[in-house]
Amino acid sequence: MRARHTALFLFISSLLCGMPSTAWEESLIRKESFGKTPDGPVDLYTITNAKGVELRVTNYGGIIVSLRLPDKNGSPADIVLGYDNLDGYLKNPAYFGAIVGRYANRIANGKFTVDGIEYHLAKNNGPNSLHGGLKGFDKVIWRAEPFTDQQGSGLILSFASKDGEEGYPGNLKTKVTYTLTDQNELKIDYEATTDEATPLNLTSHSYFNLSGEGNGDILKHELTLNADRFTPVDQTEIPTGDLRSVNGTPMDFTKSTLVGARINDNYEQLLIGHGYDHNFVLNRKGDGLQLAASVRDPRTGRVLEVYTTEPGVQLYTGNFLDGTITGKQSHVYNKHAALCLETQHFPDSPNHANFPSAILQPGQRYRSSTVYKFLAQ
Ligand code: FUC
Repeated sequence: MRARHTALFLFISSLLCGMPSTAWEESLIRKESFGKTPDGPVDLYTITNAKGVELRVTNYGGIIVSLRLPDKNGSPADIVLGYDNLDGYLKNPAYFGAIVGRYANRIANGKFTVDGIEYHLAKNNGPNSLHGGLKGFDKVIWRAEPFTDQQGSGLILSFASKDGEEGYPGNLKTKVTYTLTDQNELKIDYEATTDEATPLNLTSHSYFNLSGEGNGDILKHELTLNADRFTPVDQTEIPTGDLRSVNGTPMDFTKSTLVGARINDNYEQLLIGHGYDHNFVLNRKGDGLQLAASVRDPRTGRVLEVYTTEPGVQLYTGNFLDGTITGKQSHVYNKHAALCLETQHFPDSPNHANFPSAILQPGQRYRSSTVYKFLAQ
């Protein structure tokens, strides 16, 4: 079966991309049209690894469209929420699967100051700016380049954001590399350079349901977060600036706990977020990739481990999904139909001097990596 597929993909790939067939031998990358956006046509890339894991990515918003993985019995399911076709993604109010930038999460009152100059962003989330503004990195067409190397196969996505775009300063060159390895890891490497100081916070907004998208909620998923503290928020979900201990609160996931065990507790932070919608301060030692989170679905045995170089992770339990979105295969996505683990700098960092700086300076190179590792036990 695999051999037949390989031959077919090789043939299509060499026709489409003019690449020597040997380079594609192990990679199994297929490119097809995904349709037309107001800004031009976009493609869908299907990447398969040696274990049969299949990742589909479009260069519209760099969106992860699907991720098919085996369960403990070897039976595959798509474990990310999304849509069957491009039309759904052209609206995508929930940011399913997208690359988020320039600034993931919120900036208070859409306002920040860099080098003494005050900048103003669109307020697209109550009084605040959310996820890069009206047309963030989730809604632009990225240049895409498939590749295969020793680590696996993937896609290099590039986007040049112009000075003043969505109110942000500086011409910013961004590169996001997706790699699917044969160890069932999805590695996301972010890089950027700028010609003026700018806030920058890039993340990936996949909604995971390890039982399979559309297959119930995530309240019985078991979650561990490598975080002794979190950043509490005000009524508009802007951090107060505190780094609060999770100890003795429903925010404590330092030991594996069901997501739903305390989600409806009468705890102010959960009431504000309508569930978990909080940045956790990761316990880190030095640089490099370190474990941020681990999620296990006892039903299917699927496990997701998240490793990152970032200081924080946003746990968002799909609180705003309210049954008004119909996704893949006519599945209606209700509250808590999935969870997001968005690796990031802390929300609203440009307005909090005590948070790790999220300002990229000219001459510096922004580098950030996150690995989503999948197991079935
Ligand atoms: C997360 C949350 C937000 C928002 C968005 C779609 O990043 O912090 O509240 O709902 O996703």
